[in-house]
Amino acid sequence: MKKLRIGLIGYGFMGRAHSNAFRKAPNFFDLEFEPVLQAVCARDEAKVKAFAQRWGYASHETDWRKLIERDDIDLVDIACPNDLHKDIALAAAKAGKMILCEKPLARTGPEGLQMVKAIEKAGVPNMVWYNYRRVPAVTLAHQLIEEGRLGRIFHYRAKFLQDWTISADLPQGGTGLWRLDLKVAGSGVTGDLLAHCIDTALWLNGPIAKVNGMTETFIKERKHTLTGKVEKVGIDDACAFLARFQNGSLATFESTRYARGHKALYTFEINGEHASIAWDLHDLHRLQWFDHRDQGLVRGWRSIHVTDSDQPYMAKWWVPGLQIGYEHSFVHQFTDFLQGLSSGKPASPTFRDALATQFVCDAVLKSARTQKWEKVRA
Ligand code: SOE
Repeated sequence: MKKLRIGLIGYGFMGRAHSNAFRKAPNFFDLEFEPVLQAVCARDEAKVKAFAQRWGYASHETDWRKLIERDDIDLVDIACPNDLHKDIALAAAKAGKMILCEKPLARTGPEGLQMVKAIEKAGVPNMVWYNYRRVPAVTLAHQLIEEGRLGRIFHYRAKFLQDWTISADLPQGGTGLWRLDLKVAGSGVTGDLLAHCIDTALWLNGPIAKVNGMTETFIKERKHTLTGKVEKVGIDDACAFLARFQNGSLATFESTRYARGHKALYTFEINGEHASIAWDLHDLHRLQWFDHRDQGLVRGWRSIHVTDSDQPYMAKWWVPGLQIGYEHSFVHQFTDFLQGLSSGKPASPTFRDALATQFVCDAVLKSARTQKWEKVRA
């Protein structure tokens, strides 16, 4: 096995999810590469050292520029807040490293475009961690659509609902709450949550032509953790938009962090000429399927328990009937990346694929400002 020496930047929630994937992928899948946890980087020395020990990284750094300069790093994994994605990716591309980047690719389309140009010029393998594509039930949905089983698609409906920012006492900014700080995050639920829905939608149903959106910021001011002052909140707390896909189908997308009772309710439903599909992150191992071509007597919604060995990824896990969960989507995505290195067929979404999501987000936010339909940049 060829060694692939990884340098991870950021050790939060995503640093853990990625590290877990690096460790598990070779245990469960057949790979030509052996991931080596070479270094982890973050600003707080004591914390990054503890993270390195817990997860088995051989070394640690406190300056990401130093990590990128190192000759013993083949792949840089960007798992830190959004405002650093671009600078790190540009430097890593210049140094000829492979790059993985946490979603969203960037804060805005133009920032993402700069990243895409840099990595394409450098010719380095790259991928963005839109992990939900690799939930077996979602991959199965893709397979069924690719096989033409739905026929012409009429409708796409997606939601991502949470409720963790309802309290007006919650501050913005700093570790853990940077998602509420516009300068760091780039946007609110649009870039953080709807970006997932958009990425899956583009994968399942093709490009989006135009959008019409609305946003709201329910809590207008919050104390900033870093300055200690009460500051204006710039992010969108909620966003809903209508979309027209290039294939003629109509769509609705909705996201909020103010849906009391919902923690991470990502759902989508697709209605085609022959069949419909529905999926729900809270029940992620099931795919709901309705096929009008079934015999009338038994026609109805089926709940497919996606755990059988001929269903995507499942042959490599336990035995039929035993389900897997959230963490496995990252294991699958990293596995696909490594298999893409071996086959020469890059795993998606590449930076270029993820840029398309960024352009949809930009168009949605623009439309919320102009209150008009906006075309999505191609
Ligand atoms: C936000 O709460 C968040 O953690 C997102 O940042 C992730 O991308 C999403 O998968 C779950 O929710």
